[in-house]
Amino acid sequence: MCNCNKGKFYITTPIYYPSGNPHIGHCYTTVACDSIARYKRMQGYDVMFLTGTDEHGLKIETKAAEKGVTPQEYVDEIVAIFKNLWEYMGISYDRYIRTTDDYHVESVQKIFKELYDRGYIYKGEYTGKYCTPCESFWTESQLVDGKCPDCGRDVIEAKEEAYFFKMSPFADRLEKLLTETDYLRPKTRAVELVNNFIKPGLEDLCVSRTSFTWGIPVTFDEKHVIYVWVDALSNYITALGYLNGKYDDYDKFWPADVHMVAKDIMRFHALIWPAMLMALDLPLPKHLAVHGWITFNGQKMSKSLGNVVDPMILGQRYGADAIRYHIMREMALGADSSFSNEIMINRINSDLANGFGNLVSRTVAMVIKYFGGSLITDREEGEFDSDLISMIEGLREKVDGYVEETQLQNALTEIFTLVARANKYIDETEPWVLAKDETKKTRLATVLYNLLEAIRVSATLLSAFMPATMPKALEQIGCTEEMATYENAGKYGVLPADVTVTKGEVLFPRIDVDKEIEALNEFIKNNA
Ligand code: ME8
Repeated sequence: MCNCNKGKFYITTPIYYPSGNPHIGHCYTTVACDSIARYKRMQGYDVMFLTGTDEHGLKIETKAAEKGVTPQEYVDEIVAIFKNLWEYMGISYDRYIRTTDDYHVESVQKIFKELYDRGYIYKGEYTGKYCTPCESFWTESQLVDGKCPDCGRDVIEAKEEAYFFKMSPFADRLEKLLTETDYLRPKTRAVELVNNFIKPGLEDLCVSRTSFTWGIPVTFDEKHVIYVWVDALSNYITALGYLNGKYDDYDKFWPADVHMVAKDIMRFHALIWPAMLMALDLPLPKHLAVHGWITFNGQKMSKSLGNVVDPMILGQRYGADAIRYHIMREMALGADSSFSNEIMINRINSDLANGFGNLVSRTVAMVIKYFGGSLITDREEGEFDSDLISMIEGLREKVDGYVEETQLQNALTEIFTLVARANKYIDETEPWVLAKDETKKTRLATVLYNLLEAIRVSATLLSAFMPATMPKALEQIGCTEEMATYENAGKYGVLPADVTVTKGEVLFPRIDVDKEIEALNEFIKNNA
């Protein structure tokens, strides 16, 4: 940990619906935010990392009724599953917000009232497709073959009294935010938002309903509950204590540095959330990082297709860090990423078992075999050294840049370029040949020291991404916690010249591809 305080850093995941168990998609955003939070802490920032669950709405009410439990009981059970997964995956969130928490409810009611008093919320009429038996409103796009997506029966055109949030006053400022600032990442997505939503005229947003009760009541009109987005989006400020007495972190942490979401909810975060903040006269978040979908073999993951990837199952088989690595390494910011068990296993084998794991185990084994575990302190430079050393010295700056831009795939690619370079350095320098010649002992020690330094820098930077395994790698190469700092990750020559290594457990065991594919296919079949 660095003592130099670089200021604050506030990062958020979406708050997920606890209407079903978390899957690999939820895991991706949470792991990505966790890695950035850990990296920023390592850099010396005072970090607030927020995640949570979005627990109100008709869907939860219906699911709870089907199960014969109260909505609160229903969400409590699923929230426990989310929290358990996050613990297993090493998610270091600082705060977990549940929209059913009293302090959030209190703040949302005040925010709604404030928007109403300022004239941005007004009462009107909501028109939509209504399924009478299900007592549910649906939008045209939610209908399946023109019928209710839940029960398949006919729907009727119906009206309901509702409150609306005025979007039009913010159109110009929103367009500027998207096209003239670097709020949106990747910025290329601004075009679709401007063309599809701003140019045709922003529609006012329905923000209350009277047709269900599992929600936050409007204080001045109790038959209305506040409808999803005002409740959900506000979490980013209520979790800091905005308009509630629970926390006192709003002044310190707002505005957020990064909100990370997938493209499904980009519109809400790129248009509605900034508009709400503008209406409240609050500062806007600095960046919205939008990633693509994880699909399963190119198909959308869905319960009915039986292709929902359970990160817990994968973590238990291959280790949480291997899963963390794989999903971050596969997803380029802004693009979709097709998940396949085969690609995952091959990547774990090639990058983690053969690439990183092998580099550590070979290097440690050679220090033990040729020097009894502790290097001699004499050095002799040779061919190939300068190339490796300049990569060691330059890595941190490159990774910093990518983390700053939320391009985690590139950050990992960069680190693994050094890992590959170090493995190649072994082939080039042939330590086993040097070991045969007593006069080459100093050269051999130099080669091994350089390898240990490459591992130290890679493992220190990787510890933000794979927090369970990297401390073990560092321990094996004789790097203490004091040495494994961010400052040192930008330097060559940190390990003591007479460093002592210790053989440890295999960091990433090699996976038997065929056997595992079969086991996973079997698992999917049984759970479909
Ligand atoms: O939308 N690929 O909750 P949600 C990648 N409650 N990411 C995925 C994914 C996939 N296949 N599936 C889910 C909601 N995600 C609202 C949010 S925020 C104020 C309210 C991730 O449970 C991704 O981050 O449907 C996506 O944006 C989010 O889960 C949607 O979660």
